[in-house]
Amino acid sequence: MSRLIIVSNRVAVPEAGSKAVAAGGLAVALKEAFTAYRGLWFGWSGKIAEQPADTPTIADRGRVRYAVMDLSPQDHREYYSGFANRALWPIMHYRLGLAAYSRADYAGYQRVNRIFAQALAGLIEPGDLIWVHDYHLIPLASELRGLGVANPIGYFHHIPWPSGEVFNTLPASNELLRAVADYDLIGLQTECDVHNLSRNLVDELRAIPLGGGSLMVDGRRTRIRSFPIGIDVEGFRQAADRAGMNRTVRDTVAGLRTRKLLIGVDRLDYSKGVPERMEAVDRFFASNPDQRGNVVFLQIAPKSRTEVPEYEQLSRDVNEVLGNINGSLGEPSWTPIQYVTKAYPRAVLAGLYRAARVGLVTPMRDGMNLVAKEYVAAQNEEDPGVLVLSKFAGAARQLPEALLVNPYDRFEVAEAIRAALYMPKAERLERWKPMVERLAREDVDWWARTYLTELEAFRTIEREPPAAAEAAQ
Ligand code: ADQ
Repeated sequence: MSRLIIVSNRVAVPEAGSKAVAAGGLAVALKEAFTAYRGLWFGWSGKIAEQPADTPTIADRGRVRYAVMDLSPQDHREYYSGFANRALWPIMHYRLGLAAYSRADYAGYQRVNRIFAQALAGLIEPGDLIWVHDYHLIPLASELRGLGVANPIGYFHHIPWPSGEVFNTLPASNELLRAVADYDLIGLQTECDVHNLSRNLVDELRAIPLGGGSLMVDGRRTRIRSFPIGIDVEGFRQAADRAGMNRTVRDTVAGLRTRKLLIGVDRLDYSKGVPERMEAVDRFFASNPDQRGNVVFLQIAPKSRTEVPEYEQLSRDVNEVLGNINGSLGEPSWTPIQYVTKAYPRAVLAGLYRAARVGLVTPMRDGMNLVAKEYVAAQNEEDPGVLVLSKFAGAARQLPEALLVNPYDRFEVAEAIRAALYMPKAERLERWKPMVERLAREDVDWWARTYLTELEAFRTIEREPPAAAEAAQ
């Protein structure tokens, strides 16, 4: 059995004695892949150490070996909080005004990718497939190739890839384009992302399109394809079926009495459009005064990246908007917007999704957005709720039967909330069925399988060792 090496920024090592991969995020997504391969999972431990070791800490859990590295305070500041989250993240999400580029941060980003490549190279065996995840690690393939690694190396980009007009504002843009083209297979969420990156490689690096998503860039071949990430549809449905037994879900539903529930679930991130969504709900109550007291909006948004100043500002903005709306509209017997910042287990989220007549998923821009899919999967098949979905979420491509909205237009979102609340059951069923069927076909296992099957095809490619390539020049 050959081995799959996953590389991701943050790696959660499960407790000792546990055979399961850690719950949540990529771990769930890759559960199935790790039954077909032996696994090695490499990345940052999530810990900061004054003097981090230059070799990884190894832990074996069932079929998966974990190899994790600590970061120094400077590496964490420059690589993670700095370049990845203050330059790449806003630019990839089309938020040029929020981007903060610094040369020191970029140097830190490159340094950590080099340190990771050096630590990882020693663990790679000849038959291994290497699958790197997300924007923190774009230069990793170039670093590994420089160390003579000839295995197939794939990359999956979880967030949007913007058009060249936006991406090229980043001072390091062409270097990053060269680096990403060093991967054999570049997986993106949507066809639009594929178009943006391919076009930019042609315009900036004179890449030559070879058909079927392949391009020749600086004499190397790369392939760019969309692989929309899916969810565990069956798992969410079953969790929602059982959620009636959960105390938090039961109490929430009892507290609603006859009120209808609107729900939003997001990491607190400016890409998710949380304050804009609250303003749209305010707009809805302004134009539908008869609904005051009859509808409640529950926003669940755990804080994230609190060390990044833009996220602290967002948290203050949300509190201000929330306070204004609840203060001006609320009654002693009715709070229009309930806001909680806790993370909840899947059992609770699934039950709350099912209890909500409307799922409000209105990011300003999102690679995919799994919450939209989870909301659909968790619905009661006899009486499903309605998804209001931003047309700027990657998920909108697979969920055209949702009420698609422009999140920048709060009147449009308010109108969609009204349409969703008044939508007859027959229409709700008619919209929901094709969505859930598509999500079940293109679930998370399908996503990992499709990607890995394509990456396998790169095994047959002969590569010149880097030293020989240099000598030939
Ligand atoms: P995220 O930006 O984190 O992911 P999203 O796709 O919505 O966004 O995934 C969030 C996940 O966190 C969901 O599974 C959700 O259930 C969970 N979650 C959110 N709030 C929670 C809470 N309060 N408690 C517990 N769990 C909570 C990035 C990209 C996305 C892309 C994914 C996957 O930004 O565009 O869809 O990766 O590729």
